Amino acid sequence: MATPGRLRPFPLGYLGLDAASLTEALADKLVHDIGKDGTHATDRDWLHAVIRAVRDRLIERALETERAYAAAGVRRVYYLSMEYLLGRALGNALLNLDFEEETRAALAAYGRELEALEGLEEDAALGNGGLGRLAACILDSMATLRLPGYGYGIRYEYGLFRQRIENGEQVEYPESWLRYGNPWEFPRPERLYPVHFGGRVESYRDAAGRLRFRWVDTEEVIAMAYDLPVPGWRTNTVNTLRLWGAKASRELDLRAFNAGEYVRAVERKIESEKLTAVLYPDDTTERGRELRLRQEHFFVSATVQDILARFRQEHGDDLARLPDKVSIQLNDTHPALAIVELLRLLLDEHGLDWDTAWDLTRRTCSYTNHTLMPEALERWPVALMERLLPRHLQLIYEINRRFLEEVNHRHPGDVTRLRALSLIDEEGGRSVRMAHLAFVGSHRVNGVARLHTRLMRETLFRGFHELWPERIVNVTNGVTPRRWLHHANRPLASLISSRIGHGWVGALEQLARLEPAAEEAAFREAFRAAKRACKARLADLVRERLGIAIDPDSLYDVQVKRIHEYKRQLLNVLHVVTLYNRLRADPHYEPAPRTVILAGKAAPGYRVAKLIIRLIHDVAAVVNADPAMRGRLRVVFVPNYDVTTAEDIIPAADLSEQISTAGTEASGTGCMKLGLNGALLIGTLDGANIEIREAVGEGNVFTFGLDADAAAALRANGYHPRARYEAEPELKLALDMIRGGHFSPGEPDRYAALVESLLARDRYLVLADYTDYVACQQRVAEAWRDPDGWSRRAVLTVARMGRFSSDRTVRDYAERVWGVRPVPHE
Ligand code: 26Q
Repeated sequence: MATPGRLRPFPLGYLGLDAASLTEALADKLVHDIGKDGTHATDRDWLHAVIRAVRDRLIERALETERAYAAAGVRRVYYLSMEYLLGRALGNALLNLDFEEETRAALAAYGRELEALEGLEEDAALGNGGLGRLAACILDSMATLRLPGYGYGIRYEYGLFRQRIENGEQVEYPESWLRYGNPWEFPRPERLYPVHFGGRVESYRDAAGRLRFRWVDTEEVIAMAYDLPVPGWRTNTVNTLRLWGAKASRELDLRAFNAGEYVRAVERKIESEKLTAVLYPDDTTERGRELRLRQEHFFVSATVQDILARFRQEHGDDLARLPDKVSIQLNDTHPALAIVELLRLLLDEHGLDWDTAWDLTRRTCSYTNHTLMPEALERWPVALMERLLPRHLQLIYEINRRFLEEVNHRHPGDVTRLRALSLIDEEGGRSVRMAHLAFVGSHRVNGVARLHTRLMRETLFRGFHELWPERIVNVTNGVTPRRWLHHANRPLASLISSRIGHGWVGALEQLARLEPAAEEAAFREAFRAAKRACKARLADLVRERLGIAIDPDSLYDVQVKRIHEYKRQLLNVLHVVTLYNRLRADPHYEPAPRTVILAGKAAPGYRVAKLIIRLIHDVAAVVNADPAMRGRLRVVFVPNYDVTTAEDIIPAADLSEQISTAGTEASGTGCMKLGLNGALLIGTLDGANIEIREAVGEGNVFTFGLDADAAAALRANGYHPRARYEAEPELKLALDMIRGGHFSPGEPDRYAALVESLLARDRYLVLADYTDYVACQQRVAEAWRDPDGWSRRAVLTVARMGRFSSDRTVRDYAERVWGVRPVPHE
């Protein structure tokens, strides 16, 4: 065993990717970065030492990457997202560097085990769900494709809350992911930008006599950069994710004349640093909150200043070249104020005229939409904007005035149209429609799945699409195969590589070469063994964490995602209750032993979603305690769904539940991760399900329910959920049991209002799709009884998932939106 306490000069090759160099480096990191010796170091100290050693190897490549981009003078892509669901980084970095074996060996020399250390890394959860995880997958793919791409975001001190289940209910706890420090990050205390709020706008005449504006008497907060390395898969490219933290302005350092003033001054400093304290834990409707608007402006202002600084350093003051050198991608409307901030800087700081500034802004920005649901569209009260960002509001009015003039020119006197397209919603307290702002300020606007893009053109952005038919394009989402197959599912990844080689990790289309293997009994057998290993692992985890025994030979029926009415976890529960009733009614009924696995967080303020979690637990308690089930049915809810838990659950899934009301799920990406891991899809014709079905073949997925057009038609022509209830005895029984307290005997009317609202309105057509869903689940059970037929379809599913790599997604963006190309370097 080597002794880490000994000092010695750094040998050449100190940063080498071999076990000997790393062994040296670990001792150095442990002593000099962590300040411990081998006898006192904890596992976490060793983890941080490993991360620091890996970080050293990444930062050299990151600096080299940046030099290569600068030397090439190419256009950069800036991905602006308020959320990044990164998860753990060590395992991913080691795989990308092809450095895992060496690391395991080096640690072994100190008597430590890599996997044990990996399990201690914090899961970076700076996001809510699909949108945040998509941002993380896109960063991975930009680096892998050697594209000059930068991520920008916020360094929240508290990411998404930790979910605990207490007496069957979700309880939220703050998660301080930085409590041991973040060993990956490079703080940049010199990369500082002032960000302003409040104040008022003054006009003046410049030297040339032109009318100009000045934003004065503002409060100031400082944005400080923290950089994280983003390594590509087996390339030397390492890109950067830059996260901003809030720091108090020196302007608050006023002279204090007494102790009270001094303490108040420090309090004000602390107050301003709270800006980046917490991520808003809502994936739809949290709105109107002043702090959230402050976060959005803080984020985009610092980012746009940084982008302009890099541009000017490289290309000087010729801002006319901005769109040739800069592409800004807005991840939903959350960073849409970047449009206004860029325009403001071009006008007020750089003295450009309106037409030039606006043209440059629009050619630089593009916007990704992730939802069509009206209540999820961001709108900010005009009064709040006026108080916080008066100059920005002025500019929004001017953008709107010119835009509506254009609309009026094309459709003279069409007041209804003007009202519908305006950036300002005049109904019920005026507000700014951020989606309209993002649309008019972008040269490209994209949807995230084909159906979603079509619906954007036909519904939400219909009028905009008529004005600018070229602007809306589709870029179907994807997921990174590095994390979601290669890293998360070693057994399957090894099996695939043994058959078709390793190239699929960086070129997922190659999975197609697996197709012939679906017809080979030996391969199907090996596939089942790999799946069985993942299922046994999950069973261990469920037993340890929840004390529930699940059978790895049962069908793992998995629905993992945020809890939301439109995602219809309730439909899943209704199927469970129906199955339960059938099994109780007939002890000889043996459809398929099934383990229904659910996981997901509810927004803390979303009462119905939290009630759904409670219902899942109440139903699970009754089902799991009933001896009559005899292993034929189990229900488990895995708490605190995050990226790490997803990596545990997804590889073990047999069946992937994607059952949203058609027309509501923009894309979904869980469907892709699950398909890639060989789960068969049961789903509606919604979001990306449609494209997955097309890719894997109708015969290999289980489709049910109304399609988007039929769902819209049903609503338009009068939908009567109560009639469905009366007409369908099993549905009636299930709902009566839930409503009557069968699953909540201690509080019989716990779900009365929930059931009543389904009977009265059923906004998401749960009852309308119930019968078809239950019938479809019966086809699933029948298919499961033929293990060979099932695994044939599962292998084909994997083989046909190549299109759903985020590498393809990023290539689509590069081509259709950004106009950038790879920058190779050594
Ligand atoms: C908005 C304002 C204030 C506070 C929070 C928010 C907020 C935060 C997060 C609004 C929405 C989100 C997240 C949305 C999201 O995750 N959408 C999902 O994006 C995926 C990637 O495109 C799609 O696959 C999913 O269909 C979509 O639901």
